[in-house]
Amino acid sequence: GHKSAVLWFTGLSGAGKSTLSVEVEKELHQRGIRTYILDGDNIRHGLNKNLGFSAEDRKENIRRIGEVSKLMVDAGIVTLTAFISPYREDRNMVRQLHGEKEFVEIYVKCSLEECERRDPKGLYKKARAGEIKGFTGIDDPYEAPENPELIVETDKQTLKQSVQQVITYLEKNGYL
Ligand code: GGZ
Repeated sequence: GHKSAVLWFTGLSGAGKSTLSVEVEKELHQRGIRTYILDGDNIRHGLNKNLGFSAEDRKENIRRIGEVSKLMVDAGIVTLTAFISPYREDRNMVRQLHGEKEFVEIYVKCSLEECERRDPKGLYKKARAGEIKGFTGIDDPYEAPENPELIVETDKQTLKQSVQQVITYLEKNGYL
């Protein structure tokens, strides 16, 4: 058996949150575990399509995702979330919402320099050019977690190593 929880990936745009969540999900599926990934595609285009990127809207974005993830964890589904979630206070609010050991904060750490080099959607370039205002890491803050359950350094290790790091954490801490 396994213990359901939310694996809350946080980090800059381009750090690898979505990629990592998809690969971790594959590993969980191989173990016969039911999962669901909440990300921009299914949340910001649906439930949260009335929200933008002001501090207030990001807070509400994270609050709703926290509530949805709580419902999913209650339903026994291992839930993976891939949002920048830049504010420590907002992440801690979600942590409080969840039961003890139900919230696993995973800091997907990657230097801004490397995220900008990757720039998969060309958004950093636009932010540098002033075409996007309030872009996280450029002219909007990212508050790194102070006490995350796990730190995964995607600019220092391979994707495979990062996935293994998450799986090992889950095994050692009674989730798998
Ligand atoms: C940051 C932005 C912004 C601004 C649009 N700042 O690389 P992406 O494209 O797919 O990831 C980013 C995504 C961030 O949405 P989140 O819901 O994760 O943000 S938060 O947790 O802060 O609410 C990026 C795109 O949306 N994007 N404008 N100004 N990222």
